[in-house]
Amino acid sequence: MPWPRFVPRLAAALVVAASLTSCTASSKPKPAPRPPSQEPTPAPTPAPFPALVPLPVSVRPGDGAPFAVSPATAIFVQSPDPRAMFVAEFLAGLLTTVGPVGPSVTQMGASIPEGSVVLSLDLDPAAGEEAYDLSVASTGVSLKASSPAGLFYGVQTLRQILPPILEHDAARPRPIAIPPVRITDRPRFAWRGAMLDVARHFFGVEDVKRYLDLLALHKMNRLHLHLSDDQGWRIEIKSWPNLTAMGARSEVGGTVGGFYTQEQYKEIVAYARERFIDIVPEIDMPGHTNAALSSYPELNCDGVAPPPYTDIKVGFSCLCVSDERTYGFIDDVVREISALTPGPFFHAGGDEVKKLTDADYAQFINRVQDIVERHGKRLIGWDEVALAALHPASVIQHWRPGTALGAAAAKGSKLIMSPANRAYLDMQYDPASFLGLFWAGRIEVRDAYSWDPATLMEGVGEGSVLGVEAPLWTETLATIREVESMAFPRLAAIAEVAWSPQAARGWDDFKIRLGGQGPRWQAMGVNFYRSPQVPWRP
Ligand code: TNX
Repeated sequence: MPWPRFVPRLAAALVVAASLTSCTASSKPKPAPRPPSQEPTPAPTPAPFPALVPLPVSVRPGDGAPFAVSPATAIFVQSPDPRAMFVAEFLAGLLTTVGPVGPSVTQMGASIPEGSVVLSLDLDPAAGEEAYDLSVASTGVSLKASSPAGLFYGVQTLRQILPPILEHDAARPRPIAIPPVRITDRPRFAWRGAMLDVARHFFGVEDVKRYLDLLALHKMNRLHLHLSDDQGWRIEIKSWPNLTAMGARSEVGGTVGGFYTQEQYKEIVAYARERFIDIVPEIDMPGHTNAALSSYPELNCDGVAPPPYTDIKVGFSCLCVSDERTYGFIDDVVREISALTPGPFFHAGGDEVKKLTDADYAQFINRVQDIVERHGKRLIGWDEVALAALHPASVIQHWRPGTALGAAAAKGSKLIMSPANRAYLDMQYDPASFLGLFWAGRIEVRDAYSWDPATLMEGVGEGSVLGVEAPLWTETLATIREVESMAFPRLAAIAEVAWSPQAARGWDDFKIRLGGQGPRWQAMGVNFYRSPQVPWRP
């Protein structure tokens, strides 16, 4: 079943008024109507204040009665914006288990009864586009933001306050009590990303959607797709059909690869956008290109196409940078992908090129930067691209521990921080891990959490950091279950590094809140690593 469960609007409209159910000793609840076949469910006992990850800027638990959600609860969206309406329906989808039908959703309600959930765009824009203000009292829930994105993040917070069992597809109707609280929140960094390598092993549309769902829960807003590498080309390019007819067949280990048609890529982009996530496409060049080189002989300087490659060594392949046809190829690829991608970035890789002099490499990146800009996008490249004459709009993605990029920052470049020894989700947890690599070390959850992107590198302060991204390379990972076991819980740690104020966060508090995510992830069927560092709540 797709998740979350959206309330069909028609069903929502059929909601009949039912008496409010409450779960506190202070009120006298009338039992909620239940279908006769339904076993009685125990009233929820409000636990200690729920664990939130990432940590919001301010959380003030209230001392009044909780807010009782019932089938009669109405959600109002006081904005004509369709994306705000979408957020309300997302919330209603989470609450369907409140009764035989879930809460109704009304846009621009004329009169709002007490006991409603109200979403509005009334927050002062000075708070930031992704900020929100959530207030839960026994008399109602108010969620304010200055844009639909802020509403979406407020709903993700509310979601973490709701009972985890709601995430289970087979959850039965039950009353829900939301403890009173006032939360104000906004992200530290604009770029809160994850990267999925769909080239070493291919992951289909449903797998990517699943990953997007898990990113959304943690308020992440970028999914960078590594769409090409030596072992496979993963996106249809209509003007160069052999890229997929030939270059998509392989993957690491010799199993059958795959690719996204342009329609499927659009579907991923749209699904991500609904969750306020931008897809960042990467076509790695001039290295990591064996799949393209083996599909088109003319991209090779000697005119000979190499065989497909299914091992995991790096650095041996390179486009023929001295041949004009290479730039025609790049222009076509960037044009077709840019036309399908609403976000402002195009990632051109640029890493681990062992076949070119620094001067030839820099000249190549300069030309690619021009091509990318001609197609209306801003260039992102792995940290090697600092060798080129980067424009201020271009972004450097830091990955090699110890690399110095202070000079690039001084010239105005912005950076995405993905230090391999902290943020690489494909690194093993410890020597007992059997999946993953360890060239950058072994990364337990505490290592993934305990660093500050703004003090990691000399000369690269808060103002130069666009944000944080956690790459997941898939040389050793063939299924989404394996991907999940490497990503979780570390992705939640990186989400907090990217979202929460540095001064407010610390490992001892985080590990408790992280442990509190266990029941929710379990209800969602997330295959997470039970790190011994974390006190997992059963
Ligand atoms: C380095 S990170 C790479 C990838 C590998 C990864 C494995 C980067 C820009 N290049 O090609 O998949 O290490 O951890």
